[in-house]
Amino acid sequence: MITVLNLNPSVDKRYELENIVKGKVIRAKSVENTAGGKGIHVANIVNILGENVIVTGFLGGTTGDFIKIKLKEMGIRSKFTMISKPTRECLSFMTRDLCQTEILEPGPEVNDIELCGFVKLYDKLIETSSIIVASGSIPKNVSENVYKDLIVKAQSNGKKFLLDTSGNLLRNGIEAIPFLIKPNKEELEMLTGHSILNDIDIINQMDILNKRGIKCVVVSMGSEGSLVNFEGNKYRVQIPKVEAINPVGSGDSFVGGFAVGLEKGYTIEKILALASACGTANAMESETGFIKKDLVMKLINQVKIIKLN
Ligand code: TA6
Repeated sequence: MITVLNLNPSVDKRYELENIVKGKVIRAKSVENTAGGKGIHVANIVNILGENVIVTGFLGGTTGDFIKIKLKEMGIRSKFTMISKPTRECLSFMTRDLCQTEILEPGPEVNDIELCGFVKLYDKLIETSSIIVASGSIPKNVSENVYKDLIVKAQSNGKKFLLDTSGNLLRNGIEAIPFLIKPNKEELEMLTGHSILNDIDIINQMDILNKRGIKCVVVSMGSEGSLVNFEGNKYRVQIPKVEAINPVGSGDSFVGGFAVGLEKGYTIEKILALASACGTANAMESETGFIKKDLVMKLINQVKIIKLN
């Protein structure tokens, strides 16, 4: 089973607007509320691909209830630790020029008892999981070592941990040597302390992290695909040119596809093709963190995996 950690989920509110003008009253054309947070998107992709998944983290208040109901409707199994403070909301504004502006709330406070409750739940979930995925930010007062600690627990139980986060959470998390990380260029510079001028720099710096023990390092380059280092082997992944409607959530979809490929025991080439097809398929949908399985199956054959060494 794949367990997805979404410690800081959100009700994502997507507004359709004509334009954003600072200091003016703006009337929305439409608003759509969905269950969001990067982990929930990952879990949705895994579920659509038909693999066993459970999503966990913290939920509270009426926003938390909304997410629970939505997950049920989506057919995604969930087990959250309930907290007294309400789950956050994240707002995204899509204007006529197809430009998306996002406001991400910080998330609720979690008290010590609630945190202990989650750790107990996590310990149980580890037993039945083969892969654990952690995505996104964490609630306000949770330690920035949280992912590091959760990785240590997973590793000592022989489970693979895929970590998709940023900033100090990523910096601290890699000390526990997760199976996969997915930094962007700036994060890669932050992790290695070297600046990046070109793809060769990216490839060299991914190697540094790989030599520290991280099996898979993925650097996404948006519509240009990605560069990957898996167990010291380097790959350039080229994705098909498509008409992108909403690329938000493509990184989450990539991670969901990767987890499924890993769970199925695919070769790294096949895992990367599936993950990249999921990322591309997500960009072709208006809904964030959503894919159509048949489209993914078509796109897989159009992904090019080039081995670089
Ligand atoms: O920006 C896309 C998104 O996936 C939103 O759906 C929103 O929930 C947010 O990211 C959460 O990101 P964070 O890193 O704050 O956990």
